[in-house]
Amino acid sequence: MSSENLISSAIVRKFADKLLDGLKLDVAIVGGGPSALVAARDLAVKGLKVAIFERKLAPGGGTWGGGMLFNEVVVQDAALPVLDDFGIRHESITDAPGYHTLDSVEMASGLIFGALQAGAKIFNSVSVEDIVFKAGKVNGLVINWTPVERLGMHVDPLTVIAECVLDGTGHPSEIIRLATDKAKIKLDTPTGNILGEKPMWVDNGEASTVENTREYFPGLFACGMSANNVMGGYRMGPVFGGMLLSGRKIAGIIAGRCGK
Ligand code: 48F
Repeated sequence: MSSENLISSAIVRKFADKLLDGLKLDVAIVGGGPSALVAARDLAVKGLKVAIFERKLAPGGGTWGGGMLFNEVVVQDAALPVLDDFGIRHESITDAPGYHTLDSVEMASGLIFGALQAGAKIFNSVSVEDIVFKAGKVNGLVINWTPVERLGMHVDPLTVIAECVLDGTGHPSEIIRLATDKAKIKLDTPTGNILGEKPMWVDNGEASTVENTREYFPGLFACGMSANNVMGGYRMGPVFGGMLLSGRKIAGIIAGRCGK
């Protein structure tokens, strides 16, 4: 076989194995932002079969750009154990006790690396366009290549079956929105619907992100800004402690559900 054939067939075979293995999961996570990456790592560490489906070529969500493209972010004391588990470095801010800065590129790449090394799979450039909804429960995802979605090509998708589906899609809560719009489900919120994100209030938003991280319908969970949008929490900008702690919290809830 020529080198050209060897290289191409190795990639196709290896990817086919990975995708086949990813078609039936304990936990299917939509979106590869910071909260989802922490959840993926923690779930994989607990022995669950977990994969992230991320629309963009590069996972990491809103981490890379820091604040207004100044590539530094801030976390609070409470989130340091999460960063330490990933080996991501941080520096305390001398005139702001309790706060720490870190390089946003190190944070994004460190979270991605940590999730993969723990055993989570990441399928990038894959968009989730629908859910599988059977017998009153969310049972999985409907996926397609992002270029197919972007070009509006009329190409049928594939499906992923999962015990639990985690919406980590950030501000728009895309998967929970799909579930309310198409499956007409009533969420576990005061109105049964998405309440919608409120404007900036850092301390309140950080606390509510973690508080709002939970199951909203049988088999359907939310973390990070998605959870905050569902429950009408405030936004908080480039402080990321709440995102990291949200990922850790939802991993504990889902693992408990799966008996781990
Ligand atoms: O928004 P995002 O970074 O998720 P997060 O964990 O973190 C929020 C913060 O980055 C920031 C903030 C904190 O201070 O306010 O915004 O809540 O990442 C969400 C990811 O989901 C992907 C999207 O490309 C992004 O990388 N995504 C969204 N919808 C889909 C999706 C979809 N339908 N299919 C696949 N990926």
